[in-house]
Amino acid sequence: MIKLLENIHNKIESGVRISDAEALSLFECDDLLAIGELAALANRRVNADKVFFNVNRHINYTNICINRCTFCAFSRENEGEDGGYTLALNEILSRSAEASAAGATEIHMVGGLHPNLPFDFYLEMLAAIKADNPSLHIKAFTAVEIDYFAKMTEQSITSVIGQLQAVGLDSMPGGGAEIFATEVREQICPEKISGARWLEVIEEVHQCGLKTNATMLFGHLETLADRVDHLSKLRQLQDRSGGFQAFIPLAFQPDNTRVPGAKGVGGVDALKTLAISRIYLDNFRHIKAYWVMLGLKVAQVSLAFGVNDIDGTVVEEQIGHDAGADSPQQLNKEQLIELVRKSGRQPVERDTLYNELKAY
Ligand code: V47
Ligand code: SF4
Repeated sequence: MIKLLENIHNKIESGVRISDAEALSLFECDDLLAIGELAALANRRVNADKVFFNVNRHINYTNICINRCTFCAFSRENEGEDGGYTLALNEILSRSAEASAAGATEIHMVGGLHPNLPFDFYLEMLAAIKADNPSLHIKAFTAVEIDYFAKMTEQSITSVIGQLQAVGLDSMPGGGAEIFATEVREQICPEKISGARWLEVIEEVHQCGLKTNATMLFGHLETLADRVDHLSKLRQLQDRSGGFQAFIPLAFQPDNTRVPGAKGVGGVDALKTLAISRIYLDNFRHIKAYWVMLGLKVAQVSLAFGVNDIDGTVVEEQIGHDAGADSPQQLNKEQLIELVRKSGRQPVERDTLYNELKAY
């Protein structure tokens, strides 16, 4: 094991990427602190002491979804079901205006695959938000939704993206990737597009000039080899497109879900997964700890495990909280700054495209 860690240390120092077999050995290694040190070294080489955060607001316009993934406690079959909803345009606009007034630079919008909302609903939504808040960056839709719009309108991904960009889409978040392994997907999201299709859609999105993030849902039925396979496919796509900004491992929240035998993710697994992501994904500049799913304490400690981004203020989060996340609904800017400062690192407010707005 010492030899493995030494070899990886040398690779990081000389800018050589680690292999899939080495990543798997790291997942199987119990020396959490040694893995954390390696990840911190890899991170320091590109990001020095800086930890980014942004001021943002999440808006989930609908939880009605035809997919009904078994890990998802957020979705409902229709508006008549308890908790089912679709936000009216004026509600979406008032939340966007509130976000702007509170100093947000980004709104993050994703939702379920609604069986009846036409593509025009989404075009009008973006156009209206942009008209009211021209400087607000709209980061919206997962690859799963983009594929759905393309099928619904019988258009190509490029054409759908072109129309969304024309009315204000600025970038895309990284959701819907889950875990690429087919056998696991069959159990946790049988109706969702395949992992291969997710990668294909995102590659086209990158070719249209839009940046996206990438996620991995972990801690459910996947094996450690499935995690390495997921990271490997992302690293290969990033080599081709260069369109990913941040990688975000999402810790599975089990409450109210239908994944058999599902348990929550422990702190050791969460920290190890973030650290190995940093070491393996040498072509991703940013590794994000999404505090909503990790909890504030693990997210803060993760800053010593290769993480350089702590996400944002969020304001209102449903996907993780419906599944039992016990983190707060929102953090203000001062709380984010304090959380980073107390870890001995330098808090930097960024915009969605990682332009530095202010260092604290
Ligand atoms: O795609 C659903 C996940 C994702 C659960 O790109 C769950 O900046 C844990 O992608 N337990 C949506 N996760 C959230 C997301 C995201 C969040 C923050 C930042 C960014 C970004 C992206 O949430 C879904 C799915 O993978 N999810 N249910 C659950 N029970
Ligand atoms: Fe629908 Fe997304 Fe929930 Fe799956 S994770 S059921 S696609 S909202």
